[in-house]
Amino acid sequence: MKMSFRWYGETDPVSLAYIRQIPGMHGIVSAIYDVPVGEVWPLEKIQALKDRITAHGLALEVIESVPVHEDIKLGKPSRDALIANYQQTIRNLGQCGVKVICYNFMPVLDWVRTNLTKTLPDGSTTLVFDVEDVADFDISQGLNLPGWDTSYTAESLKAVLDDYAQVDAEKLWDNLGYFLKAIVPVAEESGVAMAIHPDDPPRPIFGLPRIVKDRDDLARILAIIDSPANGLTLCSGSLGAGPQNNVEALVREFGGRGRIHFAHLRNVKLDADGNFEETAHKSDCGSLDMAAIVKAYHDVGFEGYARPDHGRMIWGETGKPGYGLYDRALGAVYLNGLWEAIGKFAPQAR
Ligand code: DNO
Repeated sequence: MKMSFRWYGETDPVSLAYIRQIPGMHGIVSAIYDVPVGEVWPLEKIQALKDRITAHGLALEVIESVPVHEDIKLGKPSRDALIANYQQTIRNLGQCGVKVICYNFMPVLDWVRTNLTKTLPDGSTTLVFDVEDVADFDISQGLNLPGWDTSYTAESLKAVLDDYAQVDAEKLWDNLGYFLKAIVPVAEESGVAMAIHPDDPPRPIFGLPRIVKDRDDLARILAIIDSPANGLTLCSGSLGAGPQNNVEALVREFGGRGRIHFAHLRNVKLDADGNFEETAHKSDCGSLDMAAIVKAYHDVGFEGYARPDHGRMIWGETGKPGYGLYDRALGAVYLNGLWEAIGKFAPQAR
């Protein structure tokens, strides 16, 4: 398991110099943020990002994310040119030594939370999802929930939502299949593994279809092209927010098949109504047994990349919601500690 840390580039308040000081840190997970979605990421920009990171003794082997243009998800005629650009971005990334590309296929919205600063009893703040708040929200009034793409205007949002009225879940599956058939062979040639991120939370939202929610969806995606280059980002917190999902079993099944390339590790506390809050990583802080999940990775011989996913804001830190330094650093050390202990004291499990 190669421990990594997400870094949002030069504007990230967390510095590479600090990330380097976290024990057991292998690399940085990042992206090119100033190229519009759908355009090719130039080789020089990728190389410059890599040089910046390697100068701090860290690797750049995982990209999160190369975003998929909405026209590809919608299956519009413009998709072929956009897919050609995506293929070229894959080639450029492979040429710079990138091994894994994380992406998602969520229509319009990426991850959704309803509050980014809920105060917990210990005084830390965290991200929460409240089912009633979402039900009360009128998406057509604009995107202003946390984590959303605020580049939409009211008009462009209405246009894309109207487009999705014609795209149900099966159509979205067709469009994902079309995309994968075009990009996976290029990823193979480029020495890169694609790793789809599950929907967060793992259910349809605002009437938009979501198709990466559970075990059967993951199996169906992998069956579209049976290649290691068609793989998964297994996000414990996203999938774990679905009561139907047993994250440990998913790791054993898909990790055992060598199809998990990137592990997102975080804990969530769920209630019976679908509400959840993000917690510290440690097993007894949330609903997920993090020790059992890490042990499952160990048992299947996982050699891919992992990152502590979102953290709470602790010790007075402010910054990008979910992506402060302190709680994620604690998470990385805790996860590396579990990994070391499992390897040293339970080798018979392999
Ligand atoms: C949220 C992240 C997601 C993830 C994308 C991957 O914090 O987990 O935004 O990066 O869905 O494409």
